[in-house]
Amino acid sequence: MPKRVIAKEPLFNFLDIHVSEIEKHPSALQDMLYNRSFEGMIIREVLPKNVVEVVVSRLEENEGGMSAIIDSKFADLVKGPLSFGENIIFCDPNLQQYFDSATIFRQKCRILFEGTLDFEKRVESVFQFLSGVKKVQVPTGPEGQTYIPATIRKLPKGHEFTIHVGNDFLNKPQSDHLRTLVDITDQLSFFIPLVLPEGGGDLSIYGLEWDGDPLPFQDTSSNASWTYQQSHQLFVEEYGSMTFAPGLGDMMLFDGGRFYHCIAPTVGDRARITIGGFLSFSKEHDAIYYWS
Ligand SMILES: O=C(O)CCC(=O)C(=O)O
Ligand SMILES: [Fe+2]
Repeated sequence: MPKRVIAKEPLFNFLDIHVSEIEKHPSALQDMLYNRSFEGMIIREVLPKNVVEVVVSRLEENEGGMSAIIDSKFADLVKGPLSFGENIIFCDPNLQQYFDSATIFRQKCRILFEGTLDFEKRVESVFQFLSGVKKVQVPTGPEGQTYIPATIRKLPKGHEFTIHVGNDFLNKPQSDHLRTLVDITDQLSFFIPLVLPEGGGDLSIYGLEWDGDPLPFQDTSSNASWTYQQSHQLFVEEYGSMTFAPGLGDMMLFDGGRFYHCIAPTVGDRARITIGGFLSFSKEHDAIYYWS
């Protein structure tokens, strides 16, 4: 096990603010990504409760028309997430299918939120306030295709996100094109809970940073990773951890690029559902890109 313990108390600095206070933090994204003055924030009510209710009732009815683009390659195998919209990390490196599903997702997502708010505009405005950067956008592919702004992730009973780290994505062939656009120093993770399970489903972030090498518990050929059961206690003892449980509609925004993290297995019959993605600055720092 690598010895990269961050010996500070508390382990991380996190802000907990209401969305109405975001203008008080005009360089939060730069501070998390580059100045490293804090590691993350919970922004309350980025999606108001009534919006979450409408979206969830549509998802319950017919999965918001999203079932056509469900991506569950690994869900049963590793008890991982089922996602609506293809996540770039697990897609074919030529991105053909990824771009196709991204186009459909954007249409369906607009319908899912219809009459409430525009999801893309909402997150773009949050990232604008938190950086002072006006241009916040979903990347465009080499032939004008669209990346996916976010994916909707569903964790049925007993499913989890095994321990992982965001920046190792930048070593994968799937990121060949994105690497030409973004500052690869770091990416942030963001997600918003739409449905919370009866138990479990919390985010744990460990005091261990990715150093460019795969860790022994990550089998890159099979994408298998240690389960929560196998890794959590060990990582808590070795590196320390902080655990977060954002509420419905709250945005969790954190340095998942650098720090290993996981989502604990869900307990009870209600599946956990979140919507989220990643963000980085453009190479010139004149724009922000977000994708999933
Ligand atoms: O709960 C989620 O949607 C994903 C959590 C995560 O691993 C991330 O945001 O990077
Ligand atoms: Fe993550």
